Amino acid sequence: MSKNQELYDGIMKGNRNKVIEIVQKSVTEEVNVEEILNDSMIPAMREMGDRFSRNEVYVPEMLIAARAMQAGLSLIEPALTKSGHKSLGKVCIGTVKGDLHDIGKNLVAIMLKGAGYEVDDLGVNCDVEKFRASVDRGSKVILCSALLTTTMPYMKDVVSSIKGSAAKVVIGGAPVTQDYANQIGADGYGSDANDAVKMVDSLLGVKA
Ligand code: B12
Repeated sequence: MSKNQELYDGIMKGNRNKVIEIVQKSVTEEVNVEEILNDSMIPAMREMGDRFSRNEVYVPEMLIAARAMQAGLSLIEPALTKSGHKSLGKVCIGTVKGDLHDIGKNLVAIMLKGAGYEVDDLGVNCDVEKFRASVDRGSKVILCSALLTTTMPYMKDVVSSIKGSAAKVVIGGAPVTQDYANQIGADGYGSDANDAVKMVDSLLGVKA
């Protein structure tokens, strides 16, 4: 499937109603929602970031684009998670302290639920205590998201605080790399939501 230009533009312009209309239609017509997500919605958010870097758009425009994206995501969530009946285990996910970006984190959570995991979603701005409390509630894997180079180093604090417990830490987010994961001693890294699921499967010994 190729890019749905109307949907792409809807997100870029932050036209929430348009996004809802197009996504709802796709869901009703049982169009492959993963394709509209990967071919139109995510590229629109990426382009917003590039324009922000070039000072062509500012925070308010990013914010309304993000709201339109979230509205679309919440409509496709049921279709993305439809296959998940079995519980493969409990994991938690949160965006690290100081960081309020949650679109990627929400997407990873949706895909994990779809794969059959019970997901303890800790939200944004999560400190070490929040992650630890979830491990105490039974989470076997901690997934940390960071979108800012200034908040990414906090992942090291999470890794250090979890060492010694049985839980594993997987990190991700736009500035995060495999090299960085190795450097801070994280158990895994994922470049996108599908990668996150594969990483959790492998850490928990689940065969996909
Ligand atoms: C939308 C957005 C915002 C929105 C966030 C709304 C929301 N509810 O999330 C708002 C407007 C609030 C915002 C604010 C800011 N933002 Co901003 N934002 C973005 C933008 C445009 C898109 C992010 C996004 O949603 N992408 C789409 C999702 C689907 O992709 P993703 O997050 O990367 O997630 C995928 C993978 O990374 C991965 N993943 C994500 N998390 C995890 C976790 C695990 C465990 C795994 C395995 C994988 C994984 O899977 C996801 C799905 O494939 C990016 C640009 C960009 N290219 O990233 C800038 C960007 C991240 N923002 C930036 C900045 C500078 C800011 C502000 C500081 C701006 C300001 N001056 O106030 C503030 C910071 C606020 C804060 N304290 O957090 C910079 C960061 C620069 C840097 N190197 O640190 C970026 C890169 C823009 C730029 N080009 O300069 N932002």
